[in-house]
Amino acid sequence: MAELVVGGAQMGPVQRADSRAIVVARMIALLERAAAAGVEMLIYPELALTTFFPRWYMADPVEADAFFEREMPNAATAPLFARARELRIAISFGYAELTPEGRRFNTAILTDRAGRIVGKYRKIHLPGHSEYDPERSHQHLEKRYFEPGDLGFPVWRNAGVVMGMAICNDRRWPETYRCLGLQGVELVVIGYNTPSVNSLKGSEGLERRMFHSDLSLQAGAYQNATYVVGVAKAGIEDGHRLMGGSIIVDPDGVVLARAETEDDELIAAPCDFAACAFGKSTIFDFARHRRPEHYGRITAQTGATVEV
Ligand code: CDV
Repeated sequence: MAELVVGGAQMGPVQRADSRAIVVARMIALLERAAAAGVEMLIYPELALTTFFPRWYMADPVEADAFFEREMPNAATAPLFARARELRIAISFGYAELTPEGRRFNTAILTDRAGRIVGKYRKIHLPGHSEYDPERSHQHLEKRYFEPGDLGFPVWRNAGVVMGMAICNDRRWPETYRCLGLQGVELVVIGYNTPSVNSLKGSEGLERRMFHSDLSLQAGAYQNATYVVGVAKAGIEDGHRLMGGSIIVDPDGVVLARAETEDDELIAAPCDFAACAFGKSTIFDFARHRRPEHYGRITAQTGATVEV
């Protein structure tokens, strides 16, 4: 059973005017810090290469194309892949993907320790709305700029560990972790961009949002006996604050490391993946204890219906 030192490369804000070169240089600086800390697998945030552009309304979604990557790696990100390969650090990061067919996804990739892309995930739970909403303190137009992911929730064996990915809002949905858990996942990596306040319910402040993030990540870890890493892009981006709170959670749901700032910050923890076996063979031994004959509604139905 594998052991890996796992790191979270929390990033401070990326402003709309920041070039890819500036951002990639910051990501490489975090990679160097990770190498010095002995990290072997490093996770970056959702949409790591740009500002969180879905906060901006663009009448023609094609206007957003400047925020998208047409290939990965590309000229801008090649130095990150090259340095990761030299340092033998597997990485995962999120970016906006524009396919050759003109489809747009909120995507994350996973590399092995030789810098090769071994996995791709496209965000399934897209939050927000698709049209300009004057009621909101800021827009959240993911449904305008992306289509829901079409790759499901795959896992990959990487560096001896069964790994899966999810992106931001996916972390709030138990279905995400269970789809991965049913494939024996041992490490779930999740980048996020979460505004510090709710755009419709300003009273829901940072403390409550942090609680919900921790609650979701810790529950997902415990209920599937897996390590979970959540990594933020944080701080004041284009005048809008994003929360930090990146954490590494063990298969008991216990937080092993937590970011303290809203800036570029490394967190790290040694992870012994043998620790996943206890939960997977006892209280969450799915083969013995699950009752899928009673779970039909989970896939047959989307919204709640009140029938009484
Ligand atoms: N990028 C995200 O998916 N953000 C959502 C916000 C809208 C709440 C999140 O779940 O953190």
